[in-house]
Amino acid sequence: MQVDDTPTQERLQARFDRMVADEVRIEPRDWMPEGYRRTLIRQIAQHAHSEIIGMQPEGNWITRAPSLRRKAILMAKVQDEAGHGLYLYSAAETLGVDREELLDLLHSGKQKYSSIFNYPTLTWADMGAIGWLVDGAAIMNQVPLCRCSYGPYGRAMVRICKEESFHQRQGFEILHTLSHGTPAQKAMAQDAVDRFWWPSLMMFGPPDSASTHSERSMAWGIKRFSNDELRQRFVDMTVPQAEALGLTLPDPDLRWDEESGHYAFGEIDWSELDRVIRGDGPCNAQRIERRRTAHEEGAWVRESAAAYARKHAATSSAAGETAA
Ligand code: BYC
Repeated sequence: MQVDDTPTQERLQARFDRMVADEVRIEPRDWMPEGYRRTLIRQIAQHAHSEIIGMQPEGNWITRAPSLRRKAILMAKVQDEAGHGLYLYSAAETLGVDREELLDLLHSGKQKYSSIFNYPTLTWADMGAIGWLVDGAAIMNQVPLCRCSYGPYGRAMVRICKEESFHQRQGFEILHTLSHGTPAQKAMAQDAVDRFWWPSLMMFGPPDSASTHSERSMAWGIKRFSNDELRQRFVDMTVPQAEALGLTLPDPDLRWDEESGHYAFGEIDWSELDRVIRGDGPCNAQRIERRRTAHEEGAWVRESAAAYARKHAATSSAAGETAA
């Protein structure tokens, strides 16, 4: 008599729960609850979209960087961001979605990307502020993601974080040079920090009390810390760095709080984050428009690559038949 040993839904769920509790990585071949899969697709896709949209504010400055050395460094950084997008789209594809499908969702405004990339880059100092603050916030948020319970995402994050840490230092170095330059250069650095400080704090997402996904994502081992915890760590890390730069952070309420052992900071304007997420930030329309155009103009590259892959596959299978 044949025994039906097909695992039941409960057994699969119990095995999944045990793996998460024991910190055993979930891999694409493993059974996973549909909610876990959907949450990962949402977060990884938003992350991938942020990387490729994030190329725009900096890409604007490649031709205007003040020296050949600065151009080469900025170009390498923007290329790294394209690479991060590729690792992340590939990680999302292991969950059964298609990159084209995700790009359609981005272009139609159905999937989000980080609010921070909807702010304009007005001066060269903004490249410093983005590197120092935006990449600094990204590292704070992303280092814990290296331990994400889903293997392909966690592994992609390891390499991304190494590169982000280089990006953060190059931003700090740009600001350090400016803040030790002429009074006009120092003022330019201060202005960039003034404009990017609050939007950088918003990168960590809404306050915990308004975060719809945090609790579930933390229980699944996707997120390791809450939005507010990471935001606080970022403030604690950044204040001494601002002092080292000789720049001030635009918050009159910022002060060391002996009792909590953390820096206390002022109220964030959450209505601004809501507005920017809803599409009403200073550059939302421009960013999406440029992305759609780049996608259309790049169609011939994708078609050529697909034609080449088909030809290559046909040649190798013919060679395989001959050899057999
Ligand atoms: N901007 O429940 P919550 C980079 C959305 S790339 C826009 O707390 P969750 C870099 C959120 O998606 C930076 N949307 O969500 C690149 C959710 O909406 P839905 C990107 C935001 O997922 C190039 C809703 O608000 N980093 O650094 O638990 C150059 C409720 O929020 C934002 C990543 O993507 C925001 N700021 O937590 C330089 C890292 N915040 O989906 C640098 C991975 C929240 O329900 N992502 N929302 O419609 C994460 O860690 C998490 O997704 C977040 C949000 C912490 C961002």
